[in-house]
Amino acid sequence: MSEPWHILGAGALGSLYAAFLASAGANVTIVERNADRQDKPAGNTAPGTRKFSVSSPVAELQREFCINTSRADDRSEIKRLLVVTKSYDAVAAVSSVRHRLTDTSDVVLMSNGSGYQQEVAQTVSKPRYFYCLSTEGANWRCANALLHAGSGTSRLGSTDQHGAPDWLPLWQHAIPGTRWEEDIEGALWMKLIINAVINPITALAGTQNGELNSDPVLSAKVASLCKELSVLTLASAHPQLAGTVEREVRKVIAGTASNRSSMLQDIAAGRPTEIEFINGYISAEAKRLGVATPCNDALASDIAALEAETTG
Ligand code: KPL
Repeated sequence: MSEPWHILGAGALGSLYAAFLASAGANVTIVERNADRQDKPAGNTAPGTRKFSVSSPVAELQREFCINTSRADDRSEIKRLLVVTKSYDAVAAVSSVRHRLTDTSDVVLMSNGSGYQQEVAQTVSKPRYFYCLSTEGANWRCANALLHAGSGTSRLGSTDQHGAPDWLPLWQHAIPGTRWEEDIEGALWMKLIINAVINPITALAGTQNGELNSDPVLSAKVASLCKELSVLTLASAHPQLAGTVEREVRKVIAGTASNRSSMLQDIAAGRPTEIEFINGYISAEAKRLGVATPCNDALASDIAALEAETTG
């Protein structure tokens, strides 16, 4: 029987992963809560299924998908759960299916930002937790038409000394560029930095990611922020990563050049952003470590102000 996977948070990225896993033969179900309806592209399909097309020049995929849905308050057990909600919603999302999780369930947390992971694991402690760091770019071109707009990597790991899970081969087959990461804490830190640079700058400028490398003014902003975050990294638990900050950020910008960052998509749609879990988390860490991060802090407050305007 094909491997069952449930997806919580089927926005653009969650739907892309649902499509990847379904293409590889997994039995995928999208879990629906009332709160998820805002993620759902308009004009949808019959109850019990979600239909969308995926166009991926990167993975050479152009296909229609019809994925089963189930309600969070169903009673059937969830063996494997991928969570791709917004970071501020992850605790509520996982809590909504806690009655379906057991101590043999595996949960993969894939939201942007930091700080929410510990809260989720403390709130719902039964399952084994894994982390996935994705630098894939995806957005809805129009209702039910998903564009895989940028190739990236998916790094999986665990902070609880679990070895690689038995479903890793399926992921490696299904999702291009998936690898097991021994130093997932270091990788989480670097992903946090990548989002702290790309997301607020693109959201404020209203540009695709690629312009952060090609536009001289935006590129200079990236350079100053990377310098500041390298100094912070040197004082963090991951000093060995300090010299690679700008290179890693530029690489993701190039790989997702035609993508609109999730923060830009949130601002454009009048939704709350993940700023508190990204640049806000960095400001708090910087304060704790006694490092000044004025560029990061200014971005955090500029986005908070913009968000207050756009969410009304
Ligand atoms: O994670 C992303 C996001 O937009 O949130 C990146 C990797 C920056 C892709 O746009």
